[in-house]
Parts: sequence; structure tokens; C-alpha cells
Amino acid sequence: MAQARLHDILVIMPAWNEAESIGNTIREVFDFGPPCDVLVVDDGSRDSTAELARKAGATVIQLPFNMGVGGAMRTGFKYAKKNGYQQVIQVDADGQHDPRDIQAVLDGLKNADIAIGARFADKGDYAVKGPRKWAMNVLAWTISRISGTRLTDVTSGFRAANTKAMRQYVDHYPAEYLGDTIDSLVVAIRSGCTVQQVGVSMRERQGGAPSHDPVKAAIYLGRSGLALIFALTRKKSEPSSN
Ligand SMILES: Nc1nc2c(ncn2[C@@H]2O[C@H](COP(=O)(O)OP(=O)(O)O)[C@@H](O)[C@H]2O)c(=O)[nH]1
Ligand SMILES: [Mg+2]
Repeated sequence: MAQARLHDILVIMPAWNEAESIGNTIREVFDFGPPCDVLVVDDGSRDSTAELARKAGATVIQLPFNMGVGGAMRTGFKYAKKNGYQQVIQVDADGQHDPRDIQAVLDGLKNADIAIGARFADKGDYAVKGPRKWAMNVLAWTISRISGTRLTDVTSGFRAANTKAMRQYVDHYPAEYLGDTIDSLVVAIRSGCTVQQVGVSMRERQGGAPSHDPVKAAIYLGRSGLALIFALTRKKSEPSSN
């Protein structure tokens, strides 16, 4: 499973049935991103996602059953820690995260332990409307308060971490797809990790179908709210030193 580390930066790509876009997304990462290795974490795709990812030059971990994005990312962070990567960044397999922005998001790690590529900072025209937008605003406002920095897009998966944040995620990343981005972010902040937002332009999905429709997205955000409350009330943990 493990392949020798060639670079200090690891792109972690959670992927589920992304055969239509994954090959191209990986090639774009190599072409337009900084020198890096790419790890695809696939859990139970029924198409040729894993095979196409390997062909495009990624290392692939296939999990025996579906653990959702949260479980996939945790596997990725464990792999990064074990192999000595200095920086990791999540890039979605569907091409929504523009590989040209990877370096800018990683640059955010100069001032913080976690950097978030944020959609509405000031670039791009990716629109989210209605209840989903309101819910996202409430979450953003709340998490801005705890982090002490203004965040506008806390559900963005386009996130980078340094070694301190990586350790934190390995210890505490929630394994289920229950508000995974929000919950893990709040836990990391409460454990002493700092956050910085970087403005990026988000693209449309480059193929395939989103894993959730608008109704499911609304439910997801509702659950994120609950996850947020759990995370806020959970006992504060110290970052581990190993
Ligand atoms: N490993 C894994 N990846 C997933 C799963 N569900 C979604 N993904 C991946 O997570 C990323 C974001 O998912 P997507 O459906 O685009 O979510 P959206 O952008 O929020 O609509 C994509 O790369 C998906 O392939 C899952 O159950 N397991
Ligand atoms: Mg997507």
C-alpha cells in the first residue's frame, strides 16, 4: 500500500465513484500544483475510480467498506503522518477545487495550522442560495467567533494542514460523515490549532454526480449544526505531542 514519499506535500483526494473526473483532476494537480504526491482514498466505488487514479500517477488506498469523507480523510492523515509529510491538502476528485489554487492555500499555512480555501472570500461566481446559504452563514459566524478570525466558508473541503493539525486530525477526526468538515475544524480550533482563510474560485463539478442532492445537503447542514454543538460542548483536548 505505502509507496516511498517523493515530496513534502501530500494531496489527499477522497473519491467515491468519480471515474468521469478523477484522472483529469489528478493530472491537473501534477501540472498546475506544487511538487507533491497524490493519495486517493476510495471506499467502495463501484466504477473504475481506483484504477484510473493509479494510471494518472496517484497512490490509492481502497477501504473495504464505505466510511464517508470523514473516514477517508482520517485514513489520509494517518498515511501522511506515518510517511513524514510536512503539509497536506484535501482536493476533491470532482475537479471543483482548482489545482492552480493549491499553492495559495498552502501559503496560508505560513500564518496558521489550518488553511481553508474559501469560496466567497472575493473570487469566483460559485453561488449557493436559500436555506443552505443561511445555514452556512450561521456556521461561519459561530466558528469565526471561536477561532478569532473571520471565516466565510467553513464547509469548504479545500483545506490544508501542517504537522500539528495533522496530528490533531489523526487523534480526533470524526470517522462518520456527520458534519465532518465542521466538527473536525471546531475540535482542532479548541485544541489550539489556528486557522486562516484564503480566497479561491470554486469551479463546477467536472463530471459525475454530487454525493448528495439539495435535500440531503440541507439535512447535512442541519446535522453539521448538531455536530457543531457536540464539538463545542465536548471536553477541550490538548494536541498530542507524538
Ligand atoms: N472516499 C470517499 N469519498 C467521498 C465519499 N462521498 C463523497 N466523496 C468525495 O468527496 C468529495 C466531495 O464530494 P461531493 O459529492 O463533490 O460533495 P460536494 O462538493 O459538497 O457536493 C469528492 O471528491 C467525492 O468523490 C465517500 O463516501 N467516500
Ligand atoms: Mg463536489
